[in-house]
Amino acid sequence: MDTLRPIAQQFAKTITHISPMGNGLINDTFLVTAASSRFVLQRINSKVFPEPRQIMDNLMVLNQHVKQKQNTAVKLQIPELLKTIDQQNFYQDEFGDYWRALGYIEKTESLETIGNLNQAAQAGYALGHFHQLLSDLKPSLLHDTLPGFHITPDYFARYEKIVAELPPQGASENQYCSQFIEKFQPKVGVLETAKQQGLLLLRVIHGDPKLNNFLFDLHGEKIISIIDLDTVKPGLIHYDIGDCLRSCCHNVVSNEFDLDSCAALLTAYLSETRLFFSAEDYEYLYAAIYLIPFELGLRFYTDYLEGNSYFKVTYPKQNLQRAEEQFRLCESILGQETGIRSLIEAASKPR
Ligand code: GN1
Ligand code: MG
Repeated sequence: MDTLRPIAQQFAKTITHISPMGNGLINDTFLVTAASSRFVLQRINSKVFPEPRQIMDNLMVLNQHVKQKQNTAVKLQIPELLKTIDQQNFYQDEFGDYWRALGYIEKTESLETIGNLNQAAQAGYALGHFHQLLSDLKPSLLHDTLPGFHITPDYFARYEKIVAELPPQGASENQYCSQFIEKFQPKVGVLETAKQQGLLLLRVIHGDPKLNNFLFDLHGEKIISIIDLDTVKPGLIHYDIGDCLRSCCHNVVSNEFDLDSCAALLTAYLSETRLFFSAEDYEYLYAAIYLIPFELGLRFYTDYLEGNSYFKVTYPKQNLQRAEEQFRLCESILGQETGIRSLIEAASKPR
């Protein structure tokens, strides 16, 4: 932690404590206690984000947009970008790494699994509210901080290229993954094709609204904040809906997709977004639900085949295991198509 002190001191003179925070797979995150407050210090992974400065620019645009609405009931706190003592938006260290500081939202906790249906509804409501708050922010005002993010056909093309260069994989877990990918192939373009046909529109998205990016109050009852805003950028809100559902409705023991949490989440989500949702937005909800777990599985599996250079791992086969979990979840979703489609229909009706 000693090497971090001079970096933290760029943002506040007196630092009393620094500790690692969260379990993100990309950036390095620390909680810093300074003389008068606590803040979050992050090193942005510049192997992943090609232009780290754009992340800070986007966060400023987002904060400004939400601030303007403060009178009209904003129900989510958005972390604020803190300046360095020299009034800069970030600090670049001697290795060229980018560091930024964010306000820490006190008296909150993040959850790794959903404990009850109210928590699922809270996640849906919070994501819907976030999309509603940003529905009048022009996507073109934001940089694309991570080109290619959530473009499933591009991940697929990369996977095929890697596989063509590798010797055939023998292990059975690999076979399960490669066979699942092959079977799924006809569906990889479902959202991108709808986007190209103008059926789904580019909007401002979060990019990574998985369960642990929502901060609940300490009773686990109400969501106070949405964090991890590095991938806020133009995209399809369907990527977000799929990502939120895959993380909230995933039974991590059985890898089954839980229909009750999905119904609670979607109903609450649509209570916030109904006003701007189009017929096509409804139509592609089921595709979003099966595509995003597949895509994440494909990303984990490709990274495993490439030597784990993107997602952090603590053991060599971790990304393979993560991939298999996502594919099994996707399988469970595909097996429950009728049930999911009927709950989408029920959730679509105004109450
Ligand atoms: C990465 O670092 P973290 O955990 O916030 C990834 C997401 C994945 C997630 C899976 C920029 O997010 O897309 O869903 O891991 N973020 C990026 O845990 O690739
Ligand atoms: Mg993230």
